[in-house]
Amino acid sequence: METGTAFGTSSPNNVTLKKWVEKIAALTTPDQVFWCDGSEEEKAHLLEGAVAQGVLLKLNEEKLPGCYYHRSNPNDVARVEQCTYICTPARDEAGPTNHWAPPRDMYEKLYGMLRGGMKGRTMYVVPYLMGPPGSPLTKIGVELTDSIYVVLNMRIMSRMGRVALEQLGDGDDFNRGIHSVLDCNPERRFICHFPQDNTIISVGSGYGGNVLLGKKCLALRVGSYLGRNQGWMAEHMLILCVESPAGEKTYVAAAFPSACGKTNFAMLIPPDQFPGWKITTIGDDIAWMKPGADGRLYAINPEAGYFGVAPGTNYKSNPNAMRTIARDTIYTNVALTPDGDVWWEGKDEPAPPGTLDWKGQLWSPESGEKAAHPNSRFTAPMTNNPVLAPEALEAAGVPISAIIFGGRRATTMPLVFQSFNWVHGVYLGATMGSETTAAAVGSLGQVRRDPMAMLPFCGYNMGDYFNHWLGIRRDLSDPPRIFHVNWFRKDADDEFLWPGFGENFRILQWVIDRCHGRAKARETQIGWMPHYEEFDWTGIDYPREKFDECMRIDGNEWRRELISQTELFLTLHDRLPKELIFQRELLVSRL
Ligand code: SAT
Ligand code: MN
Repeated sequence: METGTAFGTSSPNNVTLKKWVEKIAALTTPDQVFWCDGSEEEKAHLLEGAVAQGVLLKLNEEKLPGCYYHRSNPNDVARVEQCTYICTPARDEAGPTNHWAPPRDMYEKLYGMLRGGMKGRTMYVVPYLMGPPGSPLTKIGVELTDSIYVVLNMRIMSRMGRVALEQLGDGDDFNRGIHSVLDCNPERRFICHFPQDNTIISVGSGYGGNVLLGKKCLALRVGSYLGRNQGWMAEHMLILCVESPAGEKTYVAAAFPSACGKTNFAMLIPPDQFPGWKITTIGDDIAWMKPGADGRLYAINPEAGYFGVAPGTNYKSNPNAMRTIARDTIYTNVALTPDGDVWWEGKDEPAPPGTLDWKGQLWSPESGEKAAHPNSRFTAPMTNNPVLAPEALEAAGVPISAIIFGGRRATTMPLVFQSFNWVHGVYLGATMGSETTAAAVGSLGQVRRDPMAMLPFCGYNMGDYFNHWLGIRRDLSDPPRIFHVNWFRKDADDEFLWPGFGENFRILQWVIDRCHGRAKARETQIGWMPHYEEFDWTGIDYPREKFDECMRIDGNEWRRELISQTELFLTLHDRLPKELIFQRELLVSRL
């Protein structure tokens, strides 16, 4: 395999890596093994192959240069939490919120399924970095996959190829990922994590978070486990920078569940009334954070691209995302127009006649069906983002001043409030709730507890995870301030009380002013809250009554909220930190 200059034939000298690749190739028996180097020539070669195989369709080069279209199997359109396992020797290590299996049994079962599973196919070796090259937080992974779609997506979402092999050298500290689509059968779909072995095995799916193993599997599930042992945090958070007209930069991390607007918030454009203010993006989904020598919490974005939700994205809601996805982007499960353009519900213009839906059927608005799947996605390089923060490419990371937690809540949760202190802030994160979305298979719109937006992504016992959050405080002399927001509260007529999108900048401004000791707040039962007067309302007609409604603390709603929080606490009772139980008691007595 070492001779010649054909694509994919040049393997590195790392003996551990080569032996492992040989072992998995012997098990899965692919027709060939393809070593990815991440080069432009290789990208062109892979794209050509993907088009020839019908995996990708080239989109209109004039309208969408370098863009491609993909339809997944209709049975395979979202993460599958019921098939996602944390495999640790003891069930307790995975905890009651994760599906668990003993590693030995699961390896046996998965190796059994993988035996001969890549016959007739190519096994791609995808070395990648999560994090900027050279950062102390960066991790190396190698994903073996029989999906060319996965390779092309990993190429966007991570630093892929030679750069990763160079950082690995002859070391053996890398995440081992094995992925095979097999026959894409939902009955034989497993996404399994072996945190103690730094290993991930995913079979039976070809979609997003199930198969781009650097993303949810390594950067969150295995990452959170490694972070706990190594003194850092892997979080489901966007990272943004707020820059004032005077050039003051404040870095904010925010945790919202999947499909709740992280990408929009990370690319927000301040309203016209705030000239000179600028938001730049460090990351839109994942933050790795570690206390620095100066006692502040430093964050990097381990990813190199955005795997964002397409529906609802338009030039009004997120112009920066629209520009980001205008070239070199892979679209998955959106609708396809007759002139080779893409379409989804909530795009700026109506769909032209002859549009095909995400399943490839002729579509019309009268059909009553969605043209794009609600969880249809774009995969775009972050360097396309017109407001990319230069810091996103730097190894040092950025010091976080504020952490924001938020969910999608029609009731109960006010627009914004601040925690009394770090422990209370951890309580706010731990008790977060949100309505379920199309990002995961299952029912929609039910409020479920989603601590720190990490319920589907925490690679160990959630009680221990809360403890880790509390413990990190010891290494921070200047901890981030913690806030809670809810952009999604509705009135009695089911209308949103807050306009959201760019207007969220007003809330963000109060948040950063609080961090810098510049904004006032009043103490309430649930935390520090702003007065109406605290905001600059120029350019928006937002009456005080509406604000009051959006900020209202309703006794009955909070009683229900406490009962629902108690259910989570009962589930986690044996490892739940006492501090959080005390916080709950204090809240009950204040209410
Ligand atoms: O499919 S992903 O898990 O990558 C996206 C998400 O649900 O956040
Ligand atoms: Mn996410």
